[in-house]
Amino acid sequence: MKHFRMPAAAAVLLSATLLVTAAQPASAHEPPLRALADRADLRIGTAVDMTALADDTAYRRTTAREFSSLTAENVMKWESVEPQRGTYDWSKADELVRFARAHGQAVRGHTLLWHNQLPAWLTTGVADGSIDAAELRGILHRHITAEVGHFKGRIYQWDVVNEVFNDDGSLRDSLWLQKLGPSYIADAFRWAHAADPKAKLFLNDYNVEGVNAKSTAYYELAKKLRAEKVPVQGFGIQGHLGIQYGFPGDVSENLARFADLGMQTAFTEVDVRMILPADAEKLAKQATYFRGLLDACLGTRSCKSFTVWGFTDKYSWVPGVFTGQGAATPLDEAYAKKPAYTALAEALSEGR
Ligand code: 9MR
Repeated sequence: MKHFRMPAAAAVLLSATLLVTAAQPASAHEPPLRALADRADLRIGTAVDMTALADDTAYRRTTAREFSSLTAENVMKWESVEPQRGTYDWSKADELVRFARAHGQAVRGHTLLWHNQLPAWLTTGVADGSIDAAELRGILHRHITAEVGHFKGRIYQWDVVNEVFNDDGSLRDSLWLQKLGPSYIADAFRWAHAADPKAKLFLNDYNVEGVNAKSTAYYELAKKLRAEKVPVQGFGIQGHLGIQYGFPGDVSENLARFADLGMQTAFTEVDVRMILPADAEKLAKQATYFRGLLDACLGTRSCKSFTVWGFTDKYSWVPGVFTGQGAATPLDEAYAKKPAYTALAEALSEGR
């Protein structure tokens, strides 16, 4: 048999390819999370830090490779998009939407109405009385209309109101409640729906993974709003957990009762922190927490997306807020896969 001789150019090409391949971690050959999630008919998402996306190639590549849904960690919040009254700055948010489009990713909008990260002109005006209740309601209407309108057709899920209940199930005593009364919630949903009728509109909060006073307050609110034909279509469970607190009970039951109302559900900001330093045992426990939430999501067709609040410990918000805690994401600071990443991949592989 004639010995096959490879043309020289092809041989060079092949060895170059082999070199490149060999330089990558073996895990680069495993299917990315988004491919596995596609098969399970789920969007797998991450929050995106726009500074890291601009400056860090590994961050950018991982964002593109692993995820099918992106959430702006900060750049769609009110203080970012309207830093001066009446002057909008969509530049960073537009950049995120462009990146998502270029990589075939969907965008979750976060967030239209919150008590944090409000522009200083607004909080100051309310505090010194120069903005009264009637004007504040008009400002909120305009904000929601402008922001949802700007991104119309490009956001599949909007966090319309964020963190409006306390853990005991009472409404949070925010400036919105103080000045506008509880009807601001229904108003926000109606205004958002008018600006983009196709986007799915979500309530969103933390400490609502299981059945408890806070998640029950959301359930009762959603039931009431839907009975009144207010366009609220989704319940977003943030999923900021810590292994030192135990895994919440009744997560599947909680999802099921919102599904029974005809609503979508989503895990919107999942991370699992621990007291540092991390060790093998804590990382293994963390993996079971990520998997526990994802399994609950995969267990119901109503759960449409599962988003982690950052995928690498390099940029996580946790250590800056909870002193001595961290290691909360599926990849470590050097982008190496932790047991949590493997647990997510395994759960997705098993499908719905
Ligand atoms: O991760 C966000 C961090 O960069 C900001 O400094 C912080 C400001 O409050 O908000 C963080 O994101 C929050 C999200 O918008 C709403 N749920 C809680 C998240 C973590 O604090």
